[in-house]
Amino acid sequence: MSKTKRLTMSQALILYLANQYVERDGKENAFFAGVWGIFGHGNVAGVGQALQQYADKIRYYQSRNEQSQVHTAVAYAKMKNRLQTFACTSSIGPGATNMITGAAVATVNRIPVLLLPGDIFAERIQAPVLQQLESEHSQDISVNDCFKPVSRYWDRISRPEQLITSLPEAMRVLTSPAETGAVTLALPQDTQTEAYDYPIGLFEKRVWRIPRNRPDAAFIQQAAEWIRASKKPMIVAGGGVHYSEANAVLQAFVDKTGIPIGESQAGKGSLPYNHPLNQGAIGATGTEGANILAREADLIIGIGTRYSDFTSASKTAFQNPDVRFININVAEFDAYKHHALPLVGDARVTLEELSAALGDYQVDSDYRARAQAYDAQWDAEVERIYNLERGPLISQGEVIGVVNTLSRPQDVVLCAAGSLPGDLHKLWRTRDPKGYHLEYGFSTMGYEIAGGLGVKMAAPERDVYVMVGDGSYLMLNTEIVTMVQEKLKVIIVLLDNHGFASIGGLSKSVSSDGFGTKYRYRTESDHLDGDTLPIDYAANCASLGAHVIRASNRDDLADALREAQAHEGGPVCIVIEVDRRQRVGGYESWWDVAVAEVAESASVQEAREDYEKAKAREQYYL
Ligand SMILES: Cc1ncc(C[n+]2csc(CCOP(=O)(O)OP(=O)(O)O)c2C)c(N)n1
Ligand SMILES: [Mg+2]
Repeated sequence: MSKTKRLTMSQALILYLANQYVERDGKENAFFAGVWGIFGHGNVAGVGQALQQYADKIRYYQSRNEQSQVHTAVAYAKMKNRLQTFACTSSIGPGATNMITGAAVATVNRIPVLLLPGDIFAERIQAPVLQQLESEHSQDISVNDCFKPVSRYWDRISRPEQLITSLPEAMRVLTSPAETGAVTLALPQDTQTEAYDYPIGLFEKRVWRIPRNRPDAAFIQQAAEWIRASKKPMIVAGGGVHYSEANAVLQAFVDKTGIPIGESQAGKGSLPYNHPLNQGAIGATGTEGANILAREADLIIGIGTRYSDFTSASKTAFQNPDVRFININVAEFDAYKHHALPLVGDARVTLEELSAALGDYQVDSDYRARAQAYDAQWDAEVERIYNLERGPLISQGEVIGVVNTLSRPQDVVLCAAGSLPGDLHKLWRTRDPKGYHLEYGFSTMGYEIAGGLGVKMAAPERDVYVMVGDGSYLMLNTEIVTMVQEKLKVIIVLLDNHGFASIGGLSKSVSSDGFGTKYRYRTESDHLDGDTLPIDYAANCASLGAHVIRASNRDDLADALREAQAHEGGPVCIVIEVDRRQRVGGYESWWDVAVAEVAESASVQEAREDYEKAKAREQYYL
């Protein structure tokens, strides 16, 4: 008989998590930086007791909202290139379902996070317990089943010994570059407290080695042939470049070959913004140069990209009739997209092998020069928008410019939803690979402040600038309290434009005149078109414990940022009203948003005609 240790299921779980490590390139670290949690009857006596017992082994963090604790964990893991994350515990019912949005963020963005929602009793005599969803066709259903489609691994631990086989699977998925995302272990409250004689081997230190897998050698040779045969190749860099830490190898590859690159939201910062071949943003929110080059390219080399509709401009970005794709991706699923030649492997080692196979291939000098000219033109366009100064209110582009200019290269800008992501994608001058943090896989309003907390925890030596719209701020802002509690400085720049500039603009573009997108009183006409709602964001932030600065113009904003930089030990919130009408336009791009096929309004009918014309450019890549 091997040795055993008698523990509750929760104690065994927490002890196991404290002993999991990862290693890549010879660097080793604990995989879990801690456990976030909000307690209720579904986890207080089980997981809560275990966290107290093992407080010296793994740190507990208190959040304000179960959704935001998952955002914090995801942002942390993204900043750590997926090599470290948190576990998140909740009670049953609403505490659990609050984490579902967070689970989707993790899974859509391919970021590891371990979710531990409490679950209804496994025993059942107590049913229906407070917050239980009853089902007339099964007793084996709870709200935690809702995690299934948004988890890469899902299990319910109904007997304590099930942990022994489930935990290694959970870790395999969390640490798998190709499969990672949310992992959910639903924990019935009674099982959490049940004791079992666990084999002590379960609690030994375990190091999960993160592989750098290499593609099929013959595929590499073929890819090299395709590149040599191409006249206008282009690279689309995605988040995989960062997660693989392939930035330096990519830069060497681009310098050597002269192939220009465009960056997706997740891939921005793959190369410094001022690299002459880096066209910056590509796709629906792309730069002029990136989108013109993409349109003409006869070969697209996708590196670590999922080709979301924003990246592919809803499949209108690549118009060369002969265009073909080579996709470098750890996930077979992404590598095969667009009927590509799939190089299933880690970005860094695959690029090294491809570079060796290519020999001294270079694009012709005219093509390289053209790309460099676009790059210089774009820089001038950014400069123009940074200094628009139309007044009386400052524009969003200017705010981005002031924050960019006054932040240090290693600092991080963070955002997720609204009109800011598109503007940041185009305008932010990224100088450090981890300097740009956009959650644009799920584009979740409410990620911003919780995410900023996660990034700050992952990189305390950097300043973190959370740029957040008023709508997203109102959606979820309470992790400001956690920043106060943990004495962490995050600089929140809140751009108040009285509602949804993004969706308002979208609504106008489909001829619906911004219906339902402004923060205004209801009037006698029964529309929300009265006076602007009197929301005092500064007072709101201050009430949560943040240091607050009100700004109303460029000079104020610059002073406020300097004050924030000098501030220590807690969050700073700068509130500034911006001009909703001074928008940054699109550049050679399009995004498919379906327009009503029949409508009473003539302008909607016209919008539909335009839509159908634009839609005709959408391509299948076969
Ligand atoms: C949770 C969530 N609900 C709805 C949306 C759809 N949506 C995208 S942007 C947006 C408005 C954002 O408003 P704000 O943060 O003020 O930014 P602005 O559009 O004014 O730049 C909405 C409702 C979303 N992305 N996330
Ligand atoms: Mg707004």
